[in-house]
Amino acid sequence: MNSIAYISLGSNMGEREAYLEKAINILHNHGKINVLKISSIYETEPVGFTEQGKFLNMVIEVRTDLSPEILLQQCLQVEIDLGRKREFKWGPRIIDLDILLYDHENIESENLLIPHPRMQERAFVLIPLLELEPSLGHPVLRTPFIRFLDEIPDKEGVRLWKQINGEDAFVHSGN
Ligand code: PH2
Ligand code: MG
Ligand code: MG
Repeated sequence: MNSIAYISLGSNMGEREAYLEKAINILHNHGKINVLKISSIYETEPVGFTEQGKFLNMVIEVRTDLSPEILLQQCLQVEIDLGRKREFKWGPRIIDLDILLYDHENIESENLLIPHPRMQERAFVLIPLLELEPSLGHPVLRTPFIRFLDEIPDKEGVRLWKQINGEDAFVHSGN
């Protein structure tokens, strides 16, 4: 279990918190993924396509043996297992899992961009991410994420919805 990845989770349809919780449990039950840390849950105004319901967003830190490509496949499989239907890009979804960071890697393949290309513009990503690891920096732009967050004007669209203290709020430790 040698790589560390950060994954952002979002849901704005149905039982939003239950979808987040189920997604984390499915990932953690994978033999090669350990969920190490879980952020608080934030309720956030939709970014991009704004005519949709509010999101619950959070970020988790995982330790894994899986390559970035296989980790992505696992994330997409969780979305499928939970019943996600892809209607249109940026539209409402029961669950969305995006890999933000994988070690300090910079990956630009056809179906995978790491670091996530828009993460530094999104308060709904940066606020939970920095809760887990306040000193994290962007591995390619070589700038602390806190500096990006400082520059985002509309952080008020992100409100603490459920505080989670420390580690393993949903999952059981050990694997
Ligand atoms: N995800 C999007 C587009 N817009 N807005 C919020 N608040 N939260 C999201 O997770 C989100 C979004 C595309 O994945
Ligand atoms: Mg997304
Ligand atoms: Mg996605």
